[in-house]
Amino acid sequence: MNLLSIGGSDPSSGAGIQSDIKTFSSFNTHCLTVITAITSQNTSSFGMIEPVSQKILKNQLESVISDFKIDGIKIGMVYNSEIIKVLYQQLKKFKVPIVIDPVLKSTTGGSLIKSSAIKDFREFIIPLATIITPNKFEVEVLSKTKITTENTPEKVAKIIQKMGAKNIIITGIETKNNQISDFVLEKNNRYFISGDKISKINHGSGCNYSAAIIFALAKNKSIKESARFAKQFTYNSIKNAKNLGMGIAITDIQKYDKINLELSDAIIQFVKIKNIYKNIPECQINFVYSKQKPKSTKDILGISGRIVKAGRFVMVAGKLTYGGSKHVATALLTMNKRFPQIRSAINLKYQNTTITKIKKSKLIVSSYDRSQEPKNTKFKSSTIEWGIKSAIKNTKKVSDVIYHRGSFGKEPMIIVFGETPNNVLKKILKII
Ligand code: PXL
Repeated sequence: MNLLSIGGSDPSSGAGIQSDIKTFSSFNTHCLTVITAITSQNTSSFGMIEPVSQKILKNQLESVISDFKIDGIKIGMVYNSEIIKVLYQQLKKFKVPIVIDPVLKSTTGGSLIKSSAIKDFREFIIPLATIITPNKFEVEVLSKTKITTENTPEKVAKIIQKMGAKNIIITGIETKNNQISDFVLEKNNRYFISGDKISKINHGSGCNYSAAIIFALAKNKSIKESARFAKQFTYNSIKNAKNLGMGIAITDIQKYDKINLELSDAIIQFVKIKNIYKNIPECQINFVYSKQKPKSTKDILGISGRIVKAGRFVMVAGKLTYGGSKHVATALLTMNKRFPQIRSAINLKYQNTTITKIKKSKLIVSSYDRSQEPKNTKFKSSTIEWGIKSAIKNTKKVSDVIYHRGSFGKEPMIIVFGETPNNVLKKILKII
């Protein structure tokens, strides 16, 4: 995937183009860059700005557009009207998602746009936005409206929507109870997304948010999924921020965990399956994905809570954590010892209709009988380990599904195994 970042150079590499290169690379994505201005700044102070000429800006854009298939574009610092007009001319026909991060000021005090250019920013840049991601200050300047009890975030976001942006996310709009919330206005939907607040002044979090969200959009995630993803990504970057210079901390981008990415993608798809609530057992669901050659459940990523239902509504309670699952992770660990290619699993509610479908499908199924479980064996710490071992004892082929019918006081259960979470998902779709 190729993502294009258009913005200013920051020699401290905390924000701007340099920051986006780090973020996109962490997603194993190629970062194309078009520089609008060179800034001089460090973690304590902001120095000069020298915008590039229209000629070299246009030339940079043409050179990347003519050569690469571009999957998404992020626009950060634009600085003046000349730059704004070239961007508009070159990008207005573009059919890929565009995220606008309307940066006006740097945390260390520099002005990142000329005040004379704000009018053109409203007219030419805002209409390019699939999503625009202002903070409270930025949305107030762009809409010329202060957020108050009367002028709600929704009213103010609607002013920006009228200017032509499809979706608006006002970041860090509300803080209470140690939570910080973003307000999202879509075409026909509005909601807050909340998360834990970290009180750490930093350089880079705004850029991290907008870069993460264009990646998610380019991967075809919905606005809500993208906003959640970007919030979590930014939370981590702030949490890991480092004091590298003498001033404020610079956000840190950890190498992205592919296991985490694949499992979270699959979980998002799983909860969207129609009527999936019918397959959630009393003990709820865990969906797990293991590193290669796991030694213990600590090498297996799972949900620290569960996938739970409230009526027909299904949601993910908790975060993805290594060691987050005990039961399903132990089942996977046992399976993986015998069949090392099997690295993902999920538990589903036992239903006769599901078993009938499994038997009709070409999937390989085995089972065990919990009432046969020996008392005081070496497995006493883990019934599930005993169960999986006895189910696969005499099979040569990998089981796609293992089930048991329960016993007194024990809920029956189905576990689906696969090489990857996506592979598990495909099997689920065949049997529910
Ligand atoms: O974080 C906003 C931002 C974007 N782009 C450049 C910056 C900054 C903040 O300092 O310097 C080039």
